[in-house]
Amino acid sequence: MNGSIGRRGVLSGMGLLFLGACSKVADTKIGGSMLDSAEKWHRKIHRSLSDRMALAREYTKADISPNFRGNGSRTVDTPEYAAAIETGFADWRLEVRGLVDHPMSLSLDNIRRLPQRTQITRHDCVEGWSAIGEWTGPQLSTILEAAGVQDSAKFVVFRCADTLAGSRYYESVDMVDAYHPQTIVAHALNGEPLPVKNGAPLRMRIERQLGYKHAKYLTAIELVDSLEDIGDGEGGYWEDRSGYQWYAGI
Ligand SMILES: Nc1nc2c(c(=O)[nH]1)N[C@H]1C(S)=C(S)[C@@H](COP(=O)(O)O)O[C@H]1N2
Ligand SMILES: [Mo]
Repeated sequence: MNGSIGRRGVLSGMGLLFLGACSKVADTKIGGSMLDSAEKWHRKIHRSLSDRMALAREYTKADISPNFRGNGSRTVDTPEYAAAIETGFADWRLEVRGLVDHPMSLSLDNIRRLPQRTQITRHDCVEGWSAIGEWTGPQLSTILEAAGVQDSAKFVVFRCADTLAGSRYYESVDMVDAYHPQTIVAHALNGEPLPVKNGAPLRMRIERQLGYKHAKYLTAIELVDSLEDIGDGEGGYWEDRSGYQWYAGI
């Protein structure tokens, strides 16, 4: 928390210095045109960042699909997971690790006690189907702020409990999607604990991205500076296998 406020302070200080320097160069003719193009460049960056931060459409309860299908893994095929279902996932842990100041191991209770966001959104799968559901959980940003993300972190990797055709499922996003307000760690669908087929007990919702980015059966959140050493290096299970785009923004 303190770290990020401190950083913001440093950044706005740098902004002031930059402005000061600019008004000096703007006094010269060549400086004036430099300032123009710097300003255009800044506006363009700002516009693309605000595009990426824009919210995905949210729907009403009347729009909710009666049956949200399960796709890809529809369960985790291990005795441990079968036992976890029996206890209502009482011992499930979400690890937060990698480039963070405070690694954490969160229980479902810890996660349910954080400030919550509920959103009714449309899930789009590249296989050509969509479904609308109401998802509830803390924003990923809340968890990241508690963990204290280090400056060198560039990506968030999502680790999953399930194995699909012999390999663990995983996914990753950049820090823009990680801090997007509709990126949540969901523990409920339509007001009920997540069904097994939809990723119980925890799954990502990353509403500005296609379906395969929304990691189910979530066990860990890992902050890294590169995706090179994760899986085959393409940033996700399907990206490594089928050439799906890593950036699947919608
Ligand atoms: N762990 C894990 N997450 C996953 C998958 C998977 O097989 N395993 N499939 C992905 C795909 S392709 C889609 S479309 C959605 C499906 O979510 P659903 O089962 O809730 O419909 O989960 C995504 N997340
Ligand atoms: Mo999908």
